[in-house]
Amino acid sequence: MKKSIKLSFIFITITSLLISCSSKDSSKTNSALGYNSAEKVYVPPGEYDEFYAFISGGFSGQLSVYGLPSGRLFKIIPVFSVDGEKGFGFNEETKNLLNTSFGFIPWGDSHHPDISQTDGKLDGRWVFINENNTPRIAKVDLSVFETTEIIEIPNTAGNHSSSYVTENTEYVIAGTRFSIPFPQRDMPIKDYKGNFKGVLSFLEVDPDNGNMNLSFQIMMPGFDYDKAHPGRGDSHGWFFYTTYNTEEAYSLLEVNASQNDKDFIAAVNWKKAEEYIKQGKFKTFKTNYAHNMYDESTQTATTKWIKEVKILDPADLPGLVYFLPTPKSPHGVDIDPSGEYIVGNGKLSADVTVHSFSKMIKAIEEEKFSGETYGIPIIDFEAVHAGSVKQAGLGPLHTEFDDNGYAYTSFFISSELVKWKLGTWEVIDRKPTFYSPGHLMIPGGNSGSPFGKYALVMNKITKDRYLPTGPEVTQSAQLYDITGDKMELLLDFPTVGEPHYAAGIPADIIKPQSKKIYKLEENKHKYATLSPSDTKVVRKGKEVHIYMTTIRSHFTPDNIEGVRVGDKVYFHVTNLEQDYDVPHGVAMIGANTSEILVMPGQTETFTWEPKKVGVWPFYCTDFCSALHQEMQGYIRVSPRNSNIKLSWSLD
Ligand code: RUQ
Ligand code: CUA
Repeated sequence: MKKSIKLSFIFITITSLLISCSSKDSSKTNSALGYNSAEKVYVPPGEYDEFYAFISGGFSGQLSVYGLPSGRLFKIIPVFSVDGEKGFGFNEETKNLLNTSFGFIPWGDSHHPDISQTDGKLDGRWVFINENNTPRIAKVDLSVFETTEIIEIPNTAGNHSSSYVTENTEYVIAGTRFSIPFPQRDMPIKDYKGNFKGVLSFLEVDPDNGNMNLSFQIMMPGFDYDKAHPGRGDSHGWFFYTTYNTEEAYSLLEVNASQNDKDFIAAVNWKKAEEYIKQGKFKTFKTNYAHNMYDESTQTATTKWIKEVKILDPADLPGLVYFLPTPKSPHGVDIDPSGEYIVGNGKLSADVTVHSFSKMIKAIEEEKFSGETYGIPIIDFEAVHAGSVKQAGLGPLHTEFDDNGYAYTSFFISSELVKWKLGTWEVIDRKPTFYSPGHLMIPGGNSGSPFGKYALVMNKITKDRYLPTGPEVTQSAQLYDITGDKMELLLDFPTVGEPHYAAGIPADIIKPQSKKIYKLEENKHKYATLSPSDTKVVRKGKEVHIYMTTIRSHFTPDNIEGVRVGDKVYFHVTNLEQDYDVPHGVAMIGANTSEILVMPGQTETFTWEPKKVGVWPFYCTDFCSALHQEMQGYIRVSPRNSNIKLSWSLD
């Protein structure tokens, strides 16, 4: 009785908040947004969400983990940008992950997370995500929710048509948004046509550990390759890419790349590509790119430099690539769960164009081509077109699918989510979004078995939706119930950075495999110290290495003397705890790196360069016990020329 009174109080509060926010503009939220919606997203304290949502951070470079339906934020996983909270990219163990052929790059633009699959179903082992700016693909291990691999993509600029996986995670793919000179060189921009190329990359994934390896690239004409999706079912073995700027314009693209009535969806037969590779029909090109791998046993990332890449040229290799004409500057290309429909979302079109995979195969057999470009056949539009969703809205961007034969498309210009039926192409329902949606996500969306239930729409613009925070306001995600004929807006929550795609998965697939601690006996870190009695301080020239342990609630050693101005001090900290959720952190006055947060059983290295003579404190940054405030120590820093011997105290 008591409980239900409390609950209804919460519902009334939430409801009245929603009503009062929307009262200025009644079109903002429908009045049905009441008890019912609040109940549908309410996860009582202590209970779990049904789904995980991995939402890309866009220009934050990170990946955030939310629960659905509650919209609660659980973790921000640092991927392409350094992160002060976790020491990611600052500490010795993780900084190699951010190496590239352009040097150490502390920032990235993350777009499209995609979860690994087995037999066309999400298996929840890894999330792959692309970096658009300095082209890279990362792997996040979902047993620890940490980035464990980042591979640079050569011959690419604007790694946007990435990072989707095939139905058995045979490959994760990457594609270039901007075409660039191939090979890259100093040349006049006006000679773009024919000299600039767009490269599509296929990275094979090791089924045991998820490790990536760039198997081959396909050298395509100098268009912009915007988005991609894998075939599935019968179309497994194919990958589809949208292109725009088939005009090959190099200035004022806003106008010059919108001339052609139709651009293309490129259909790439990657099984054919594998055959050509086996037959040796590739050319090997010199390159130099970074492959950064985090080793869980040494808990340290290392960089390998790769010097060669295999390239296939579709002009010489029949059957490898076909172009499917698609109106008008298509952005998203999405494949329905059966693998039959290839949905092209023309940004400048009011219709959604759908091609048929079986018609495509027939057209290829019957050679129904309307021409060719750069040696690649263009399939006749009518021969491949399955149908169009007419006047569905303005500015279609992305489409996802449920498990009942419906598709859902986001419309950027008209700010709508539109539900339509596969096969009949009729619009079933439309709901406003607030405002200007980019991607949407249905859990399991990029797989043969979507889970349905919710659509999460990610909006680029929020204007008056939240309390103002100065000129910069948040982007948002909106959750729709899609179980009925009519969709229902349930929840609206701010996101970290600008979300592009997201990937959702039932929590039950991931939860059981989530690690609680790192086992001390498996810790092979070069500087691991497995007992307080093994701690020590060692000088190597100007380097001072502190082999340190933490356990509630003290550092060993805690007081260190004999450090000099101009030294570089390495705190190699092993957290001896073997209990779930007991990290310790270390921070040192004047440190110009980040503090580090060390998980139970883990060793991490924090560096500090003392600049001033004196006695300087360090302390634990994570409130680990009632005596956390006592978890502290000092370092005595003497002048450069002093000859005070290194000494330290063990408790
Ligand atoms: S994009 S908002 Cu970077 Cu996937 Cu379409
Ligand atoms: Cu250890 Cu606070």
